[in-house]
Amino acid sequence: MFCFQCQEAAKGTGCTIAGVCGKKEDTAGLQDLLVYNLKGLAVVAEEAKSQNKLDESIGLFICQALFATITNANFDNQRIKELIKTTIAKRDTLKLSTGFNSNEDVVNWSGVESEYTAKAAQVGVLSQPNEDVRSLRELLIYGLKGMAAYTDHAAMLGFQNNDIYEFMISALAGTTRELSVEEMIGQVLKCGEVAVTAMALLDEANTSTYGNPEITKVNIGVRNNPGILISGHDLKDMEELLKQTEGTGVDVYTHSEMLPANYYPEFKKYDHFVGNYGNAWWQQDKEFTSFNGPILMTTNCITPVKDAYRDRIYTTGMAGWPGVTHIAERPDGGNKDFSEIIEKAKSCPAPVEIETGEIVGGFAHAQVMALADKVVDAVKSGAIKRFVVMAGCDGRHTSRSYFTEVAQELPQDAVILTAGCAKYRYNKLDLGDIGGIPRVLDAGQCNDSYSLAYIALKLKEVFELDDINDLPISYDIAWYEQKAVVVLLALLHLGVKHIRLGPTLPAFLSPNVAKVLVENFDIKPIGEVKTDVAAIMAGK
Ligand code: SF4
Ligand code: SF3
Repeated sequence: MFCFQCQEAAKGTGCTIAGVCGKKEDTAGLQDLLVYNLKGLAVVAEEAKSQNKLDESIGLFICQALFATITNANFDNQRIKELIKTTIAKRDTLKLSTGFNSNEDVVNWSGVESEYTAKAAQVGVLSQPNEDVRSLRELLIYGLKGMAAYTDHAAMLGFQNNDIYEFMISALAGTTRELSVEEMIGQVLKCGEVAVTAMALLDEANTSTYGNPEITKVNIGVRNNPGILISGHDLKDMEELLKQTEGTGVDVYTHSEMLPANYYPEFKKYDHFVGNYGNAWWQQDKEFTSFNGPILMTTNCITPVKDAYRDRIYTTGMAGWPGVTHIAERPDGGNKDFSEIIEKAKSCPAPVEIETGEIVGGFAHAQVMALADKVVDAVKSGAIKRFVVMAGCDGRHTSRSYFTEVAQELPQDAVILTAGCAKYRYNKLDLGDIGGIPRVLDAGQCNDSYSLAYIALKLKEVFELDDINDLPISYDIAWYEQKAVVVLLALLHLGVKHIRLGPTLPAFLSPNVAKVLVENFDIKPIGEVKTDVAAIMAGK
């Protein structure tokens, strides 16, 4: 196997024996084969589009299948095999309806299950010998994977945009062709542009369905009732779980990236929605054990399932773990059925309290704009000298303590803007406030980085600046998986420069591709805490 799509790629170059994430060689091969076949489906879908024979279902299917290959989303070989078969079937149906004909293997391969392993070995990342082509193609594919996840969440709430699907199809199809370096870089940057559209669509889906996030104190302690812990990013699952648990005597808690559900008015009205339990994804083995009750994983990040909670963890949507009960898709016009999880919860003891107190969040764009006058005054008076965007992902590496230390080291007149599970490195520190504005403003999930971009663009308007980089905002981004990749591409599209990225630069950037990013965008790796903080405060 060879996989280097996430920040924890072994030795900073790639996982070759087994994934640091727990992905085994066979699963890695199946995911490579799935991506290969999705490229073939995309090539035929492009033809269908040119003949006006393409409907949205193909775009959504491609999103969901790509989503299944995101780091820590789906480790279930059987599900990946089914996705491969469906991809080939959909491709062949489109070939028939369009009369598409080509000798290329990527649009013709129709192996049976017993041939999957051998084929996977031929089509993986390293099958492209040129390291710069490989780097640019994979950078694009990882951006598409992140976009796919956000687009799927929006679709679950009934929000779809054909332009996003069409870009994804043409970009994926493009990875099968010999494009020039300039064309490939163009596709990567276009991915950032479409990512802004995808995140805006998801923002619209979330806020028009559940209201605008508002300043909220989230309880991090527990009550005495049995509970269900819900993790991941899918708010539709959150809604249905809250509705189905109402009046059952079972409480609901969020974990990791589901924390921001606590900020939405539509969810706050449920008395049995208690708060958040635990931290970022990588501590789940301990936290799921002490939680005692069932856990519902709606998306990434799943870590290898431990015996202590194997019989009470469930997956849904594109998430999967072999042997773990998977809650089926909702039927058309209907809801998912979480009754099995609720029954399980009733037989479980209440969670063990692991901490007490509250954390404050809910600073998505509408809430920040409601405070705009206060924020602008604080900037004008010099009470706020700098905003530091520290959004992104958390991860296991001890080097990520850098982000905690930066939060502590930043002077009292700096405000941290955050989104994503990166926040767990500093959201429980007492960093105080500036005239009532907390020094850590949490916009929400990683996709709510859109809010941070929106806020930056609004401030640019208010301060009548021509260049987003003239704002008193610095970027110190933590990344782990492919959603952070697409968020990064979105920031580049918006013209943001001088981004610090850590804890390490992506293994999939070849030296030449890294050079392009450095020369054009001044992207840099994080350095030493004190030096970085001094540079950040100096606007460098
Ligand atoms: Fe390794 Fe990350 Fe790939 Fe998992 S997703 S196999 S940790 S590079
Ligand atoms: Fe975290 Fe997995 Fe990326 Fe949505 S839950 S940010 S790592």
